[in-house]
Amino acid sequence: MSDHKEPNPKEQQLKGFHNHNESEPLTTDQGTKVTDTSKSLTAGERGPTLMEDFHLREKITHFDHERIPERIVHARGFGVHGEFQVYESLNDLTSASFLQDPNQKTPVFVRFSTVVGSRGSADTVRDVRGFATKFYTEDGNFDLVGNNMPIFFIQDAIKFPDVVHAIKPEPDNEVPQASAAHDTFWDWVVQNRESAHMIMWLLSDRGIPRSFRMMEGFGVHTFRLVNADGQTHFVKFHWKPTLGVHSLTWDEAQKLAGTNPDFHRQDLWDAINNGEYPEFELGIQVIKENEQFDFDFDILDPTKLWPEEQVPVRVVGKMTLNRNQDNFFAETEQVAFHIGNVVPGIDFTNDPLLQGRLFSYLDTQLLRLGGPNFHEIPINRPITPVHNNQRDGFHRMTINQGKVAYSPNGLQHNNPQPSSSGEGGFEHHPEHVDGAKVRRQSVSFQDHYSQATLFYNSLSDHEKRHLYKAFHFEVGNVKDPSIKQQVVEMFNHVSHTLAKQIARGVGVKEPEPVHDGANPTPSQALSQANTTYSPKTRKVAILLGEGFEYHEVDQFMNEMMQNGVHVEVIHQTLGEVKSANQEPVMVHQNYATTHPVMYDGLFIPGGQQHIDQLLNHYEANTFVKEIFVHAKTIGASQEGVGLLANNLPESFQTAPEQATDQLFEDLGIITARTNDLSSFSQTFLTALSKHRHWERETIDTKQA
Ligand code: HDE
Repeated sequence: MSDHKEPNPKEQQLKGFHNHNESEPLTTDQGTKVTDTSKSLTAGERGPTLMEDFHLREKITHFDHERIPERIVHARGFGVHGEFQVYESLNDLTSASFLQDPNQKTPVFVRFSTVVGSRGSADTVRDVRGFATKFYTEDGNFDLVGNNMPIFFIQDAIKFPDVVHAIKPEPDNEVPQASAAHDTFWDWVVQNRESAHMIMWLLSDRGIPRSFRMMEGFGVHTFRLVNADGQTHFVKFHWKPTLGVHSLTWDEAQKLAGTNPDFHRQDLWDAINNGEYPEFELGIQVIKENEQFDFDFDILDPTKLWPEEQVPVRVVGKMTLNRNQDNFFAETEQVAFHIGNVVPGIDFTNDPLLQGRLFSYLDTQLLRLGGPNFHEIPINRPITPVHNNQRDGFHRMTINQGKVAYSPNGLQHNNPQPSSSGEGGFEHHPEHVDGAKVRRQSVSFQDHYSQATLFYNSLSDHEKRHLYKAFHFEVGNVKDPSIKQQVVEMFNHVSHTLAKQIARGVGVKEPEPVHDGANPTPSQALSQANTTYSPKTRKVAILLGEGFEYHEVDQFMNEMMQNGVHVEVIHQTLGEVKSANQEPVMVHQNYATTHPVMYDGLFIPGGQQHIDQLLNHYEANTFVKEIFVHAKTIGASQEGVGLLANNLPESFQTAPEQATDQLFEDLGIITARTNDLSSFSQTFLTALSKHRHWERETIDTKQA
């Protein structure tokens, strides 16, 4: 973790643009002090406003022009600063300067985003998440503009406007917002079978992450690494979160969209402010030039991943996100990513989606940021000097001196001069290219189902259950019955079981089995169930009525805090709540200001009076039920077990007495019979670190 005593070069640069208003007189944009900013200049107290009121006109005009076009995709996002360090030199693979020295910290700015929704849409919608990283390296900016899924909907960039038009709100009524659950999208899907694999990821739990801090990132495309000797390797980039990969349940995601549409940005902002810096390890998968045809997929096809069992991920460095932005508009909104921002040592391949993206990003910034000088906006500036003959345009900041704005030139001794590759100039890999001009796709791009099946086969039971439900919702919202039937037929090529599940859920004919592909062995890396577990930074609610056991609450809170878990006390009213021995505890939330979907776990301490109160309180009972249904860890001690039992499904009440404790623990329900909670807290923490207890979903919850 960085202590921030020494600002890194990017921070130093940004500081030069900071503007603090404290203790400063209010001025116009021209620097003239103003006497009043709340009353217009009028002819008489009740008279008309005067044209000469330059302050009024400037203030309102600026306001009228405050908005810029939102991004055509990835409109809603949130940016944070950080640093990247490589673990060991990668000089065998690349000459990129920021990948050489383990002691060097490279400043980064990361923008996480959703894809489909408008700028004001909710964070927790089902969608792909953008994961774009700008590395401010000593050789210029390198942008790794990736997503939280390793593949994409299409194989050719020319289809991008079509898929985006199909998934965005329908054009006649602009409904639905931030959702794929409508006719035009699924009509597009069934016409574009290459999307099968990506649809599987989108409808899996990956589409509803618990936190930006708990999702993977992928560069998606196949890039090229080039070393100082000009040798190249094909590479895929990965970001692996040290907190593991976790998701919300669909029901939570829906409720969060209403109760806290800023859930993900708030979570990231709070974590960084608390000093709980999110960390992502950079991983690379590498394929040698001469091995590129050794696979049963085309390594240039962006609808295919490289199975980690075949091409292991080498973990090569770590990114620590350690500083929140100062100003959302100046930084998150104005940051301009471009997949074409590469540095010597990193190069492109012929992946057709990558090639198409190379056109799009510069173009979109010209519109969005109003001209060709957006690289001068502070967040976009490289930390290296910029010298060239590009001039003028809207909002030019640099004052270029001298007469010469062309090259070659004699008047300025041909400066600024190009550099050879030995001097650090970017040299494109001299790949031999030869071919007829055609609008045709390679046959090696035509298998659309094998990896979709690989993904399906790799999911755990609960992930499969969630996938079925997602299909039921998404396709169930399609109005045209023929589209629904075509979806079933399409996904019958992925898995017959899946297709039957979809058909049942959306009320169309079940298909006959098809036998047209292999049945790949599962890949461990594709299931979230196999990722790291940690209770750190999780949030636990404690429900309190008057008269609780103080000792239990105190001990539990301390144990949680020592293990990096956040605890919030919830009571009917804000202020203080008193224990049985009159000890006050500060209340963080009442039932109106919070909701069970904001927490990862729940603790109900003992104390007869407090439990009697909570038992009679509708919202407290509902709270317990929701936490149970969302498969989160629940702890209850002594009389607290009474409130818990009151809200468990009937099948729990009838569990055989001797089996009860074990059954409860396996399902993430921890109970204590004494008021010494030390071993209880440890069991609770272990359960919390599992994220959820999905087996609970298979229990009959009629009574919960
Ligand atoms: Fe993008 N994409 N994209 N995209 N993309 C944009 O650039 C585009 C694709 C991704 O936080 C736009 O500045 C085309 C894949 C991210 O500011 C635009 C194609 C991947 C972000 C654009 C793709 C991405 C964008 C919109 C098909 C994952 C947000 C605003 C070939 C590897 C960056 C902007 C941020 C943004 C075009 C496909 C990731 C229009 C033509 C595949 C994370 O230029």
